[in-house]
Amino acid sequence: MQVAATSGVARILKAEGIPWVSTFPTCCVNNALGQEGIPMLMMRDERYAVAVADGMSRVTGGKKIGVCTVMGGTNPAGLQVAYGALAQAYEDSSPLLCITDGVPAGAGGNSRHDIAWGFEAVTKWIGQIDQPQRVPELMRRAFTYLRTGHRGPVLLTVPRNLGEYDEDEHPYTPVKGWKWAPDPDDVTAAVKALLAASSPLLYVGEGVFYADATAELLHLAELAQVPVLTTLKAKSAFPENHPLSLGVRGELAEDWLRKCDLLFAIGTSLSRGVFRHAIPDARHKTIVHCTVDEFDVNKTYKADYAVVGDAKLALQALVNELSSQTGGGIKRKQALIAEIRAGRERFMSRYRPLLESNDKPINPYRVYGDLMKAMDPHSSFVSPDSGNTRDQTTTVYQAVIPHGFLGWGNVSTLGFSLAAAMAAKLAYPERQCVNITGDAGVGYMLGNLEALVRHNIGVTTIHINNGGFSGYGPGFWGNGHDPYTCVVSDHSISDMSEAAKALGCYAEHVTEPSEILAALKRAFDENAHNRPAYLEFICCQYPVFGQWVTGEGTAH
Ligand SMILES: Cc1ncc(C[n+]2csc(CCOP(=O)(O)OP(=O)(O)O)c2C)c(N)n1
Ligand SMILES: [Mg+2]
Repeated sequence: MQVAATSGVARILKAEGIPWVSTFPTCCVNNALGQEGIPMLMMRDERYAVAVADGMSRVTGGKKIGVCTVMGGTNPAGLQVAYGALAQAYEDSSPLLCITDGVPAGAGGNSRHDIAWGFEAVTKWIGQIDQPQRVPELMRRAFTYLRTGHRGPVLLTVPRNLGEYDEDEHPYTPVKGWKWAPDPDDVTAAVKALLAASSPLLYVGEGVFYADATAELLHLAELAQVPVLTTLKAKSAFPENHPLSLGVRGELAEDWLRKCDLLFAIGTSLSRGVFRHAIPDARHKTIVHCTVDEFDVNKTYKADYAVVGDAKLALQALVNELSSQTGGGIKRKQALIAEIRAGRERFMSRYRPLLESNDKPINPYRVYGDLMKAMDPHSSFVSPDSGNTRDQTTTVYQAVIPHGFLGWGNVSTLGFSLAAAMAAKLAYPERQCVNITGDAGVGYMLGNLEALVRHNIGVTTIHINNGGFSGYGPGFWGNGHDPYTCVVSDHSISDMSEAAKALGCYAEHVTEPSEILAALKRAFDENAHNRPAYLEFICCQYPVFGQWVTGEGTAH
């Protein structure tokens, strides 16, 4: 049967189980998507259209691929705005599919901007559909790359009026994605090294999410009795209330990074960056690097042992090998567990008073403390934004289920937390979904709150209003940028809760610490009726949080 290229794209997305497509007008496939019955989420700009799709891919570990459409072709205003969001997805290895208008045959060379050239640097692959019958072929390739190996965003271009093709002649079968297991000899050697270490550490990255391997990770950690540290992006891959958990950052993490003699990295590139630990004194440690991407091996650190393959298959092989080398695993290490517990207690004794603080303006930690009381950690989702909210929550928020928290940001673009919470609510409708942002993040989000109202998406946005861009105020880099680029209008002048209310959200502003819990509960009640909520807490600036270890002796 003959089918228009755009309808073919829509039918293939349906066959691939894509539940919705986010967009900002317009793109030549949009009408076909609607006609084929695919729900569309119309955001208020392309950055958010891409970011919601990106969020979907992240919060499901790539099980559901986020798809978005934006305007391209010879007037690629939309695609140009989408660049930043695609760049962030590429930097963070998020497998989303972005569809845009292609330049029709014969129309090239008229504009200065060349889509393929412009976006090669921020995509895993670009597929340019130049003939209608190539729709199945290029869609098949797109889903192969989205579901296989090191993940990343894919861009597909479809020119307007491309014509029709015969579906029977060019059928489509959904793509499962493929994975490969590591060399068994490498697994044996890595386990031998792990067992020979006196103070090993498991260092876990988000590859474990994309391999759907959190259960295998837990199994290995318990079998080997090794403490677990996760990267920012892997926060929640290992239950943070587990006796072997070291969290993400803070003294406990720092202490173990320094004292471990073997670092067993899995699902992380071990790259250097602003939002991650370096490995201190790496020269004198044994490094085992388990990754799906050979480009990461021997990059920042020399790998003494490498285990190259899918994290799930690797962890299963490691578990089996460890079992056989130890005759069923290692006995519970009581002393190790007591040491971690004591370290965590020391660390929390500094933060607990803040989580319960009655100070006014409110200490932001008090908001996080009450949030942890108001939510069931077994059925919730939290994502912070760029700025202090990221630094503070990744220090104290305890995530206990996979994808209960989304940490993000090799590059952390302000405002992404709203898109993440929105995607999480769509992926896990039964969960309470919350995003926590500062003053700068809110500025990016405001228009898009209307999209949540229109689509009846019940998430709560917590705004920690500390009257400025506190990361750039005094206390960070000496005097920081005080007062030139860190002060914003205070609440008496710019009342963001009134703005959110006017957009249709349930909104409150809260100045009393004693009112936080009740306000959260009211917001969650509104969310239960599919209404987004926005809570503005008038807080002090409190740039205190766990540090990243910046490594001396990083290369070896
Ligand atoms: C798109 C983008 N531009 C700039 C930055 C740099 N940046 C990081 S945090 C921040 C200010 C954050 O201030 P606020 O949201 O008030 O949070 P606070 O640290 O005060 O809690 C800026 C400008 C960024 N992360 N993303
Ligand atoms: Mg602020």
